[in-house]
Amino acid sequence: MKEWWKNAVVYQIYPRSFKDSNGDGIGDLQGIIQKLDYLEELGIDVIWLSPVYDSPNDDNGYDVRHYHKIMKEFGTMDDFDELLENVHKKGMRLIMDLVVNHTSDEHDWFRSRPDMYIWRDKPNNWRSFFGGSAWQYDEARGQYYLHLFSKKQPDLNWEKEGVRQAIYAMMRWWLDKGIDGFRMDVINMLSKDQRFPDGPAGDGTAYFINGPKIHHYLKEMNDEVLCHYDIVTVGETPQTGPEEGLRYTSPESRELNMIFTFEHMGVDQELGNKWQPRTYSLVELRKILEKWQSAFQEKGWNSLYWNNHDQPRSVSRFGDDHVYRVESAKMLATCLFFMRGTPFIYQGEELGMTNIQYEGIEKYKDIETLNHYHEQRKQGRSHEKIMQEIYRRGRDNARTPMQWTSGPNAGFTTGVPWIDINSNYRSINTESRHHPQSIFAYYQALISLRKKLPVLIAGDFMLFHKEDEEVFAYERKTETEHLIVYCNFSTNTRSFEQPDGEVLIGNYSKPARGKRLTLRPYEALVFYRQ
Ligand code: ISL
Ligand code: CA
Repeated sequence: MKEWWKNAVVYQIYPRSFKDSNGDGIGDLQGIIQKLDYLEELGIDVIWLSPVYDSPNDDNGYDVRHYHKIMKEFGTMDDFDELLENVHKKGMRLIMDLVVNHTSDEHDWFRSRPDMYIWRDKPNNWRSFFGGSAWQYDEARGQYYLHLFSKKQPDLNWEKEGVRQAIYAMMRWWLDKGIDGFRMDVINMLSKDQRFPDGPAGDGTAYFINGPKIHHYLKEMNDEVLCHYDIVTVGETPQTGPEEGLRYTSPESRELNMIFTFEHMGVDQELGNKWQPRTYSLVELRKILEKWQSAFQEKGWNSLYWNNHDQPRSVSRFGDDHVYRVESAKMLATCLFFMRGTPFIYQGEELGMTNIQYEGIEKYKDIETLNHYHEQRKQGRSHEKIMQEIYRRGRDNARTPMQWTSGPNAGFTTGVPWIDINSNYRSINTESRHHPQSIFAYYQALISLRKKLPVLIAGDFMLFHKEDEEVFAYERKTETEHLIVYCNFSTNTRSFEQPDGEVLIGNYSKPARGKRLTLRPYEALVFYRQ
């Protein structure tokens, strides 16, 4: 099918934390191969692999040292080829992470072809996303280089034809191997305003997010590479609104198929500061999602996600990770899966895995978290206060190892895991997946519904009860099908007029009795009629 990715469900693997096959405590490619049956059982269509390229792991692989080599901890290129072959044999597809805003400072280009990077005699005031200045002085050269992320992630200079051609050649190399597309890391940051002006309080985003030449670069990339293959592309685009989003994803733009928007991920924080909590209402969250749903009604296509390797676990964030963990995990999945777009599942989400709280900072591994901690300690803030921020938003929440079994190390490794396993693995793991009431079984059902009902792809999206503080309700409609989704985001029991149609799926084993529609805590119910 043309645009097969509209019907697909994607599963993101963070390889370091997925499955260790050789006991060194680090997940690897052979581990993924061992678990392909599991993914087939779940029913997903596409695997997105976070970076597996050779890397010194300053940012867990998002600092690429060699684009054509596999990170030695993860295996070899033979392992990769074996993985790809096995994925295809199962009728699934595999997309790779494409990290081309920056490389590792250990990439050969940084020494042998420094002109591929961005150099200035004097730094401006831009701050890096991981704290401190975005500029690093290089003694030998007597100049500063730009790094929007860690100082071991120098930004490539996309102004240079040679840089662009080198990246396109690298992309062709992987596509010719047979991979099925790319998730493109911070792809909307490639083009920097060449005047490099200071930003307000060091915030330079106005000068490199959706920068002056970004659409030109992506059209060129599409022309030279993407359009020659039957693939899917998803651009990661922080701080991007729907209008710009449409420019990236409208078919006539000839750029990307989908983007990851971040607007809903920012709902519980102060603007531009992920560490600063903000209370939000369901009304607000829903407004954001509706805005994107309606903006992409005619053209473009949404990605749908609650989780990834940078975000806290959704059940801890938008649900209840104690009493109603199972119900709220299923409710969140319901809410997401029936919207218009391609759903993305992050490893462990199908088990309702939760956030982590380590006591000591030394248990944490993420560079963003560690930099934040040390920066804040220097400013005199207390350990306890900073840890509270890390518990809420730290990226390691998503990076604890996959919980396969109730046995030693959750069946993730026979060795010492690179990061501590969440102690709740004894009750939260894949062993219970065959139970009909498991979260896993519920995901299986949702995935198969997505294949069956054309309304999920074609249907319009419309909200009900727009001002309700607790219940998220919407309908999807074509001329022949009608679907109504009710999701209770609260612990209160609520009642509504009974909608027409059969119950298609729900997250409680038995529907509540009565003439009216009753929604118990975190209950989700979907109605369908033709
Ligand atoms: O503002 C941010 C950081 O606090 C985020 O929106 C940031 O832009 C986003 O996390 C970018 O993420 C991607 O690129 C990073 C990498 O560390 C992440 O893991 C990756 O998903 C640098 O490559
Ligand atoms: Ca290993």
